[in-house]
Amino acid sequence: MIMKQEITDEIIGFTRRFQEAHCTERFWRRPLICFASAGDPMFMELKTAVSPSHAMPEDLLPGAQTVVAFFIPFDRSIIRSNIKGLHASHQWAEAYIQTNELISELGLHLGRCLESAGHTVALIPATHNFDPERLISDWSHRHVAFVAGLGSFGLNNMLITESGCCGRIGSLVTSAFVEPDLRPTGEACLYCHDSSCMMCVERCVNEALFTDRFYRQKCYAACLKNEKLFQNLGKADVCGKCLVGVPCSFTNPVRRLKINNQSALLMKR
Ligand code: B12
Ligand code: SF4
Ligand code: SF4
Repeated sequence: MIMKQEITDEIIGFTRRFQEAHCTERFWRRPLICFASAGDPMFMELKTAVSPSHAMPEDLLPGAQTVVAFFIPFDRSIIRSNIKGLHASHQWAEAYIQTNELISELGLHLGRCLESAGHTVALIPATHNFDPERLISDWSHRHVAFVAGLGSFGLNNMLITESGCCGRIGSLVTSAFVEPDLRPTGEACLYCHDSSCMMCVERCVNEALFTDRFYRQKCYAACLKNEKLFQNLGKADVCGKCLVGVPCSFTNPVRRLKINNQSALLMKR
């Protein structure tokens, strides 16, 4: 049996080695990893939440037992670099390309580890696996990561984890059985928690994000502008202005608020 800790250690170790071998600057903080049972009934709900054609783990891998989801948070310097201006920063665009590469290599590495232990694996690319008209994917990593318990959704549409929302999500399906994680209860977005924040909406650079609507085509247009700007780097269809310089950029702000409130109470006593 493959242990949860072994897979977790492989993901953290591979990310560290990849960074040391391929990157001139620090791109990532420590990855977060969660596991879902492939038979979790919540996967079926994604056919309503995302799209009727959203795949089930069993569609990707007959005999699927577990879905592994991971979040690779960006280093604070990458996040800060993207705050100013209307265009994405060079570092943000580069981190996007490097992280997609990391997720692809990491998937292959995990595949080899699991296969050498006698299991099968289905890998899914980090992005560009979406319908170009509808801008929706048949395997939404963030919804899958939500099912696995990695975080909850923010007003900016991002999955907010304990290490914030700035970073990239990957997931894979395997026939190995791993004990699933529990989903956290409660919100991680301050708007969803007590309506005390709307900073992501205020920061949107192309009138795509509102409290009650998201214009995905407008958002994509902003991403394509940056893709053109950074074409020398590869395919960097990025923006992310609504993720940076906000309370959920690198932490779960609701948890922080609760800790601060508790400390204030203790001080009063
Ligand atoms: C298509 C796509 C896009 C499209 C459409 C965006 C979109 N919101 O879907 C475009 C090109 C515009 C885009 C832009 C961006 N993207 Co994009 N994109 C994808 C892709 C390929 C599929 C997303 C998808 O199918 N969404 C399905 C739709 C229905 O979901 P949704 O619009 O997010 O809306 C849902 C949530 O808000 C959710 N929700 C809200 N509250 C709650 C509560 C509960 C309980 C539940 C279940 C759901 C829920 O409900 C909505 C409907 O289900 C994924 C990679 C992948 N394969 O998963 C990356 C991905 C979502 N993108 C990502 C990122 C980072 C970006 C950008 C910041 C660009 C950048 N890298 O600089 C912007 C952010 C735009 C924004 N604010 O939403 C990351 C998100 C990381 C994270 N922390 O969540 C992903 C996961 C890529 C990755 N591998 O990390 N993207
Ligand atoms: S910026 Fe504020 S409102 Fe927007 S997702 Fe983050 S915590 Fe929620
Ligand atoms: S990624 Fe850019 S255009 Fe899209 S919602 Fe965020 S700030 Fe607006």
